[in-house]
Amino acid sequence: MTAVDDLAVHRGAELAARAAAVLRGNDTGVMVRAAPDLYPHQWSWDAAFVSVGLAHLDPDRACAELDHLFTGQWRTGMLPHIVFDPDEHDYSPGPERWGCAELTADAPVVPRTSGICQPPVHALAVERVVTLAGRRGPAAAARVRAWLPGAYRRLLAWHRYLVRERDPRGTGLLTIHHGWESGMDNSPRWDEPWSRVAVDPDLPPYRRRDTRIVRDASQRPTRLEYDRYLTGVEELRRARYDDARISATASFLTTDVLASAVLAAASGALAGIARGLGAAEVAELEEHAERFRAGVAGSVDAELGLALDTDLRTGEPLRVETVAGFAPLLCGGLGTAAEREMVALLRSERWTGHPGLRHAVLPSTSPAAPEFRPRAYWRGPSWPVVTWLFVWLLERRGRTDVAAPLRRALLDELAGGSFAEYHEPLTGEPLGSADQSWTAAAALDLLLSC
Ligand code: 9WN
Repeated sequence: MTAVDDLAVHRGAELAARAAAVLRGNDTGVMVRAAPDLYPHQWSWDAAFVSVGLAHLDPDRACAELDHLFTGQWRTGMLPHIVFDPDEHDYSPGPERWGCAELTADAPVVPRTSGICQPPVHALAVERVVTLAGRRGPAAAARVRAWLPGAYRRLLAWHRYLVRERDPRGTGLLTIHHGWESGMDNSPRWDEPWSRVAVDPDLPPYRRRDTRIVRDASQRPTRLEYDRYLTGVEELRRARYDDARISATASFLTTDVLASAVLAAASGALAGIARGLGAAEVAELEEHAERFRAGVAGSVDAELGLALDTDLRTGEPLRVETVAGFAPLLCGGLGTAAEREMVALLRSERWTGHPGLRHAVLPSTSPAAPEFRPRAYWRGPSWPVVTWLFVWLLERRGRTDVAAPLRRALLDELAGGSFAEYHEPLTGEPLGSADQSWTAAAALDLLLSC
């Protein structure tokens, strides 16, 4: 090992130790807050990512994190996008605003939850927790093995909910009821459908926490955007969170290619878990994986070369160049030539090869697109967790050739050690919340898994 290698190892160890400290610092004892101040509750896909970070430190704590999320699971099988910390009252929209337990017997009374969901990365996280526990020795592996059957039943109910309620016609594409369900809140993917949502004139007043914590308002959604998001919540409340009623009445209703690709990959992971447990649902889960892979592959737009969401209220594709368009790379399903073209696009000047980028990671919107805004929430900045998801699932599919440069660039982006929620992609400046839990989890996984 040369002195330079030595230094790199030392810096990596230091960064990993800092990342571990971030996860410990955000841990309330029963859940890891998504971020120390901005997001003081447990978010669904954050918890899955966080469990992978935790698995590097303490696999039992990783399982407990997922178990806490499962306590919020609805009777329908839905995993809600937020499980609220009962001791934290200053977040909007909070449990009273969602009013789930008051409006439907499907929601748990304890804990309080929101009434929507987020991309189903959970089975992928569990697959990884099991692998990482295996590396920590037989005792840790045995404890996670003992935990696995219970987690499997929860995940199966979750996947069955999505397939049954969010793709009732078997198209292989998930429907979402709110932009927040995509996890990419005000991505320009959703500008068109939100533009048709008239703000409820009787919208109850609300006090935002985000703009008090992130003082630079340009990094967060605007007032009008927030009014529309909360109008969306009012509509879901009026439908009493009933999926069929929402499909019939909600103003915002779209497909989500990224969530669909995640479900395809996660169904493959869950089928593998089912096989290992000797469960009866292997063929069903493999069929889900196949159906959603095909749905995602079928959404690729010939002109843009990206997979597109569809506005289900107009039937029109949402023609915006966002990172979600690379969804087929997460789950496979394109033919060899089509995948080659998509990888070439990813490496091109419209994306990671853009000459202005500070690091060759994935920006949330193409820097060459008219919608690109480098500081605005989900409209241009790069999210470490998103690049990590691509690295992880590309490697899982054996595409280490595509993943390797992304992995290196992401480690460079993370080297500053602020564990920011997102970065200005042209300067690398950390933005949003510092010490975001899923960014720390990404750092731990990248540093400790190679
Ligand atoms: C609303 C917690 C969550 C992430 C989402 C991200 C953001 C919330 C917000 O933070 O959403 O749910 O206030 O903007 O968009 O992906 O899960 O980290």
